[in-house]
Amino acid sequence: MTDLPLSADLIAEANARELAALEDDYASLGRKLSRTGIDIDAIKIRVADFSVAVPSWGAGRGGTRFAKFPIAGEPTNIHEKLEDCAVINQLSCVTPRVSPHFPWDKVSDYKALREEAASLGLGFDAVNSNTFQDQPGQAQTYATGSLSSTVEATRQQAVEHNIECIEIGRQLGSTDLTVWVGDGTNFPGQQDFARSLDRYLEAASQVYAALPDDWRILLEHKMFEPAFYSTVISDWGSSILAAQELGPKAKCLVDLGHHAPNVNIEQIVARLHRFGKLGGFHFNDSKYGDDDLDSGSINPHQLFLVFNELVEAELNPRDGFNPSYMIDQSHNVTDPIESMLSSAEAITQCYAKALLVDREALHAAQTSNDTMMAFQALRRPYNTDVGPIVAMARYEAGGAIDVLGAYRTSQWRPRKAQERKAVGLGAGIV
Ligand code: PSV
Ligand code: MN
Repeated sequence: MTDLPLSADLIAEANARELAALEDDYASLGRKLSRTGIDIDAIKIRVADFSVAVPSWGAGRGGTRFAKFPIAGEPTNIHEKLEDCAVINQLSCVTPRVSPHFPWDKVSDYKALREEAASLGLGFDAVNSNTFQDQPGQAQTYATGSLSSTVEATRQQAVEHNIECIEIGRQLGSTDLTVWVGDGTNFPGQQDFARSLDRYLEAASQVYAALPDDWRILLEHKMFEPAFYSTVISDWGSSILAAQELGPKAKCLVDLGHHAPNVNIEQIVARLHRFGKLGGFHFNDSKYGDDDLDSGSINPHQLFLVFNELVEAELNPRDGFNPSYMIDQSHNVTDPIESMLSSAEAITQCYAKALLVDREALHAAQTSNDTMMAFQALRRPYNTDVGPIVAMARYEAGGAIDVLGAYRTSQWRPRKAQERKAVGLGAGIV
């Protein structure tokens, strides 16, 4: 029995104001696409199948390392976060799963939490472990590393935490454990590059050994931060080597913000897929580093090119291509629900554009070295406004045509500001 947070009448009334215009735009786009042999309804069906998870921590105002500026009505615990995630899914119909982070989302009864989520129309995605931060009462510190620590007891504690996350995830219905470690150094000579990787691999193999048969461990690489000179799993190269050494259940996870500026991330996607190791994606955008800005807000073209590779991978699966897609953003100056609605829209639109690529024409142009026509095969769909396809898929699934308009009309945040306790000040998350 689901008990969704917004009233169905509110969404229906908002849609009634938008429907005629949407139908008009959809019909017009349909005629345009049919001139190049594309059936808009077939694209819409594939778009309706697409989904992306939202991070539990993204429901709050993350802040930066410097400060956090909370807003009234922000969620302060996993129950309120689930409610907000349910609002996002109810309006967008594209975010049916939440990715939890432990110990941030710790509760005493995970069976009850799973039921609570289900009653809000949600399931759980990958569980994320946290060995980049000390917790009150913790025996060992992660100040100088976790899975790669020089201290055996610290590595053991990090291994046990990851195994605990698997156990929690089993109760929640997850099948992926995402591991990002902040391990690394700030000074040349601080640690031995080879030995720290050896320690990481040995500890990670203990976590790997605890994975149930149908589970995967997703290794998330990151070039820098909080370590600024070197990190243990710094790039896709280290990630794929580690995943290959660990075994078939280990895959790589690409977070868009975890690369040097201007790195060709779409090529990384293709490389990881070529070796059957692309397991997951964290969507966000950035201008300078791991900015965690809203997906598609800075470089929507890159997002499209990434999806072009993901669709190519979908069509040519290797090793059961089944990536776990998630938004991983920090919302510092917006209402997090609005940011995730807008990001989910940007992500889905890029997916829809990638579906429009005439792959036969693209491959033919590539084979005959017709550079300009190969480029145009990507340019044409990139320049197409696919908004009506995404909005129609959403409308037909019961969502809102204008997600932000309906959200504002719902007065969700001001209402929650009356009910929820205020969030404390402080520094943000990484
Ligand atoms: C690290 O920067 C990261 O991208 C990882 O996915 C963490 O789990 C997440 O951000 C949380 O802040
Ligand atoms: Mn991430």
